[in-house]
Amino acid sequence: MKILIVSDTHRKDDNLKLVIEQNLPLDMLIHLGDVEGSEYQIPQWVNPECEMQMVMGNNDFFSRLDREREIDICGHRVLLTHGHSYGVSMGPEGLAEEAKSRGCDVAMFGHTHRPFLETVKGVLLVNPGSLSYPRQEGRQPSYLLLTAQADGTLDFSQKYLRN
Ligand SMILES: [Mn+2]
Repeated sequence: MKILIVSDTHRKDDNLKLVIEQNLPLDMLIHLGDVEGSEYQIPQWVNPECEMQMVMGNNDFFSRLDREREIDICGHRVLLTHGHSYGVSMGPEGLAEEAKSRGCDVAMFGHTHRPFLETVKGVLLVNPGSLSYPRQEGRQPSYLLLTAQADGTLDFSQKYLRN
């Protein structure tokens, strides 16, 4: 499966559209919050078979998206959350604990606008960064591509847009 993972686009969607175009067709698109209303448009930009997984961010005030989701990806239990409720700006430990307590071996989050890909307390924590307002050193808009195989192999690739 080819899965595009993005977050924190804040309705500034030019880079998101570009990245989608460059990676079609997708099996799944995961958006980890702060979509700000574009949740109604994004499904029109992907191939019809693409499964959409989106959760609510702290700026999605009137959103009807789920606050969090737990999904299965090739045998992995994956927590999708924006992450602000777990203090991810201060550090990843709270989110790792939460994911672990739910039996999730992977947690995907956003909110910090900084790419992150590390195993903490036995949980693989994944943050694609932001395609619209990157905050890490160098401030390159970023996203993640995940190739997931039926045998459970997860191959994450951190990507950057260069302008
Ligand atoms: Mn944000």
